[in-house]
Amino acid sequence: MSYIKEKFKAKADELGAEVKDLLKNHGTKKVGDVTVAQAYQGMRGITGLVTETSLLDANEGIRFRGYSIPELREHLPKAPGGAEPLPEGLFYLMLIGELPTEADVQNLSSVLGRRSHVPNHVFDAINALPLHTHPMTMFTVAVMALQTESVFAKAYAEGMNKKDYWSYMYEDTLNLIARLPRVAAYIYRRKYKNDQHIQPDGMLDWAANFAHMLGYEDEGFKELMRLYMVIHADHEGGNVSAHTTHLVGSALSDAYLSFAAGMNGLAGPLHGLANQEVIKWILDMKEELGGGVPTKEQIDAFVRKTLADGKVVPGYGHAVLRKTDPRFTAQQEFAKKHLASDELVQIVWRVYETVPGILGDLGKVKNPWPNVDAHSGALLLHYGLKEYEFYTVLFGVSRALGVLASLCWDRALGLSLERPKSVTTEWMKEFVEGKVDASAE
Ligand code: HAX
Repeated sequence: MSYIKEKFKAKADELGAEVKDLLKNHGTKKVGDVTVAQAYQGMRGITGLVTETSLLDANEGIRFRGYSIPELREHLPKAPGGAEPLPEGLFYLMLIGELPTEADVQNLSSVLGRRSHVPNHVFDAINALPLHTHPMTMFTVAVMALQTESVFAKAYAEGMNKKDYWSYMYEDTLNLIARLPRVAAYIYRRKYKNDQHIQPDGMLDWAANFAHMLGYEDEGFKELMRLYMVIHADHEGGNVSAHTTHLVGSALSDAYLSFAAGMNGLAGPLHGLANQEVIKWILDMKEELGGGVPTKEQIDAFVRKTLADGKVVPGYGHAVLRKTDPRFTAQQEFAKKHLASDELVQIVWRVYETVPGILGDLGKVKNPWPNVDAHSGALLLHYGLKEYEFYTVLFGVSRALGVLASLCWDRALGLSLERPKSVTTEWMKEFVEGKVDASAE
């Protein structure tokens, strides 16, 4: 067993004992109540899940095992000559709960490199789809095709002991994370670059190799990929992609099945697809106004038109956050350092000066501030990655780090099949009239 796997097992045994204790001594203690509105309106604010890898604070933003994004950028190991954290390090942190050393990160980089082989039938499955297929559809199809490689599914079919679930989930997790950049890059090159594929470079770290396979050799783009893969990796457990992965995994579906399910959620425009919607919206605005950086008055008018047309302003708002997303701020800092004069970046910043006031004045929007998706497109476009339908695939590759680390924990802690209670509106009406007793259900 590798030393990282052994370390994970030791941590899991330790936490497993604490959870057992917690359940034995406090299992009946309430962590909250559920209102009728919460049952209808997306279960906001209900504490009903446990996710070890990260925790979201409405005002401060995300913390990964206690570390904020600025702290990660400071403390996680970097590539030689680089300034941005290596995503392998974040994966280690989420999995083990401790900051990795340089050696841990190098070890993970080479383990992922060794496991990155993608069988040909996966490429055949992608090739079988028409070219106009959305890249996120290609991505989930490819992940499903990769499921043939699940060691968890194979071991389960052969009759595995439940004590070993975590071990096979761990293997699937590393294999899948190792393979995703190759799969995603293949989709990109097939759809947008005439099927001209680029072989992996085993000397590069995970994110830089991904950039290389996509066809981007600029050091700035590689740094952007490292940062991008870190900040999109995890956002506690309740968001659609994380929750779906966890839910499907709770049926003992393997990592491939669970992750593909999560990716179908990420592909929704209110979640990960918002990153393509943002850039589409900005490019539409630019075109309508005849090019250049629009004035605040012009942006104001375009935002109001978007709202009047019954659409949301993409990249703004959040179900939990109530301040500017620190993932937006991290990208803004990157842009200030590397591409401050870029025209699209200037527009993103001017939109930031304009939109929160308008959304705030509507009175109903709980968070008028930008989220992670408001900035990323402008950075990618700067380096030439203009095919915005592909942006959510980049998000998906990154999200694998968090949701798959969480799946390892789910199996190590033996978390149960997820199955909340649902009721009908008829039941709700009888409940509010005092005719049924919720505690009896
Ligand atoms: N533009 C216009 N209206 C918005 C809005 C926005 N950016 N954000 C919220 N609202 C509206 C809602 O549509 C809702 O209107 P109705 O009552 O008429 O239905 C009202 O304000 C209250 O919504 P909320 O409670 O503030 O927000 P929710 O928790 O329901 O939804 C969303 C959160 C992120 C889905 C929402 O803010 C939104 O649609 N934003 C735009 C899409 C987007 O950027 N999504 C990415 C989110 C981050 C993420 O997951 N990235 O992957």
